[in-house]
Amino acid sequence: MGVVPVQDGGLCLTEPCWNYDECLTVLKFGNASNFISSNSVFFRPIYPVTTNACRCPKGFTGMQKSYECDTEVDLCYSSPCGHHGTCMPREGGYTCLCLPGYTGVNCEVNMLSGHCVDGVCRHGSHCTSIRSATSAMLSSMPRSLASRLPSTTSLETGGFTCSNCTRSLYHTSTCELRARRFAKGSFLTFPALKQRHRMLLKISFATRTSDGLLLYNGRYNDKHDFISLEIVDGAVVFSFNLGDDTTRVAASLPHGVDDGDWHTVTVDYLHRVVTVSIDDCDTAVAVGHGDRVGGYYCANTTTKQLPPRCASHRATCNRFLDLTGPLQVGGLPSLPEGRRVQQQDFFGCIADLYIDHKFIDLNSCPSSMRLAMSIAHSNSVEFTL
Ligand SMILES: [Ca+2]
Repeated sequence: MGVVPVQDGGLCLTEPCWNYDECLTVLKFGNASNFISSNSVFFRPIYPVTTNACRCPKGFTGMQKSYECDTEVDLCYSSPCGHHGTCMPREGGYTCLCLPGYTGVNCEVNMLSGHCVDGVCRHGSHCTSIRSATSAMLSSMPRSLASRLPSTTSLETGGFTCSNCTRSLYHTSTCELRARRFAKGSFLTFPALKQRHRMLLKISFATRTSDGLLLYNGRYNDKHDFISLEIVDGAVVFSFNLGDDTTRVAASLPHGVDDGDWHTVTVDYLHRVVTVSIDDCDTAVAVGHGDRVGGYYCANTTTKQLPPRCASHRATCNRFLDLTGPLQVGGLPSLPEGRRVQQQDFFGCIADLYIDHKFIDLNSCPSSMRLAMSIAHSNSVEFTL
């Protein structure tokens, strides 16, 4: 078990900075008193003051004046993913969607013809060059059988694989874990989401329970910003709070999402507009004409409206997500304070979590509590990935 770094928002929770400026809690020293000195000691007390500072974060700039921080930069512009991946911009960065056989942040690791790279194989799996693996296989074969194999079997071109990775159905090619089973009291904890104005969440799940908590990020109280994705009465409900009241949006299937089959929910959040869709829903039809085509509610959208005074960018308003707690997947710990969500647990399996197109390794969580360690398989529900 590791430690989840969680930043306390402190003074920054009121969004004191303009535009896209990032608020930082800083410690300053002021009002120093006079020196106290003697023949052997020279001492001056200082008084620390906690305050905040504004900084234009990576991925943003000022279009007219550098200090305005009013423009988001497309960090895919320089094609950082090269020829082996597709670049998807995200807040403050980008995500590379790699072609099969390629991995790495910029798809720079070639598993088909490259060499082993430190750290590329995860969770105790071993990076093994295909050539040496093939040589070992050949040496263990009877010579008469090995001699009948085509000469290309030696694979002189290279390449590697992650060996010693069991349960490969639920692992990626680099042995990252795709799926987990959750029960009452189990959850995964990840560092807080840093996204403030845009994020794309994608998560698959299978359950036969009509209520559950898929994920939550925010403090464990009833005051501050949070997001949550719940299953409520067989429907999917996404909630978010920018610092005052909570906005909710729900999407559903005719027979509920609690039918034991795998379903995939996509949450697209951009500047207080959120769209939730389930599986391969035609979002435009569901959002615009759902009630006229026989109750087609597999997608829905809503907008958090700001008060008119917020039209001035100098007005202090709650415009952004400031998620200061940890990201919880599959449940919340039992806490005495009030909760913002109806559900606290999830019963079933969660798989293939993506945040801004980036795959989240469900084995990489620094902290997990009473987690059902079994992989996505249950006697009560038949799962197929
Ligand atoms: Ca906020």
